[in-house]
Amino acid sequence: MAAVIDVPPSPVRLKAVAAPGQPEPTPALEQLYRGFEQELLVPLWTEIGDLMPPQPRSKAAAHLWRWERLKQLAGEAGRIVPVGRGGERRAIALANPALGGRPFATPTLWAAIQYLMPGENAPEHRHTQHAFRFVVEGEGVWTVVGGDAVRMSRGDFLPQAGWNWHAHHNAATEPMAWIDGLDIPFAYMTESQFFEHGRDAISEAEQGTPERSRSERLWGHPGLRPLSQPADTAGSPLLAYRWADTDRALADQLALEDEGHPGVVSAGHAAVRFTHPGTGRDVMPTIRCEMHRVRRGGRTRAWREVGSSVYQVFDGTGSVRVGGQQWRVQRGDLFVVPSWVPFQAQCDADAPLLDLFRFGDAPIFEALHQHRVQVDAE
Ligand code: GTQ
Ligand code: FE2
Repeated sequence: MAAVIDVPPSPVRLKAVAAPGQPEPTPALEQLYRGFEQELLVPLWTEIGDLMPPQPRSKAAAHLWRWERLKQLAGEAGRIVPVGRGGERRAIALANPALGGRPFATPTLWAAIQYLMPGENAPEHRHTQHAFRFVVEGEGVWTVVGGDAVRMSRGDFLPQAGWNWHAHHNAATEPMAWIDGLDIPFAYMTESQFFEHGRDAISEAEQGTPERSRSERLWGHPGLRPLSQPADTAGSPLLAYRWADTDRALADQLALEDEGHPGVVSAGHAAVRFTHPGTGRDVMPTIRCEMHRVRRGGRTRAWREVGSSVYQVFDGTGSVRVGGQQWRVQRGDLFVVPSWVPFQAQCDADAPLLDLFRFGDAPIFEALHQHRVQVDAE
């Protein structure tokens, strides 16, 4: 048998091409490139356009998912796929069409529809990834965070900062769907994740269905910090931001505009950010969450910023423009705005309002002093 010299093929592939800014393709250059390949070397001059563009050039695509279809498929999963250890959650993630089929809505963010049948329990676990739930419709599920049962109802925003134990429990007679947002792709890319299983079943007491959670009784009083608690925690200690409060804040901004007072971000566009009640900063170190309201026939200014976002239409109808794409949208529809791609929303003339829930990764870039916003971008 002939001896085989086992040289693994190099993953580096370099081709000498005639192009502006590239060295003239000659046999000597080809030979140089074969040497680079053998020694696993890549020169800057073939890569710089992709690696160091003048401004962010997202690999992610602007894309829209229709809520009706997501709900239908989640309901089928509810009938076919059990929830339990291993898979942990009946959560179905949005896969950005330009991110290789991975369950990544954007390069940093996970967005999923989660579904629980009546009486079902999703087992307890914890992970370093930061998470939240947002409820576009329905009720009946309590998310149990560190033993504190938190009601989930339409319009509620429920942050769960990393490393908190959590389980979910459907105490009602109907199935319930909601969306999850997490920084799973960011943690995956940076190889920083930890995960632990908790108890398979939470206690009877934790399966209670209190109207208000312990966290809300401590932290849910505007401008009042409980002195028994540390203030500067990584994520928000307030486990539910209720729709009645969010709705009133947005309605008040538009009413102030009607009365000729400042309050809106731009004409006809009210907005609030969900904040950590102890620090006033974002609810979680990696994820920013906001609610935007555009009045009847109104529109937002167009803007773009560093970092990606996912939006879910909470109420109303209108149209949104993401770069060169435009969609008509209605309740529950989800869409992605990639980094540095202009975004603008408009409320229909025959709709009372357009409410948009938004989450994004801006806190990451702000912490690194890399965040930029450009308003009225085209
Ligand atoms: O509900 O705990 O969509 O851990 C992805 C990972 C939901 C959850 C997701 C999770 C959860
Ligand atoms: Fe989880």
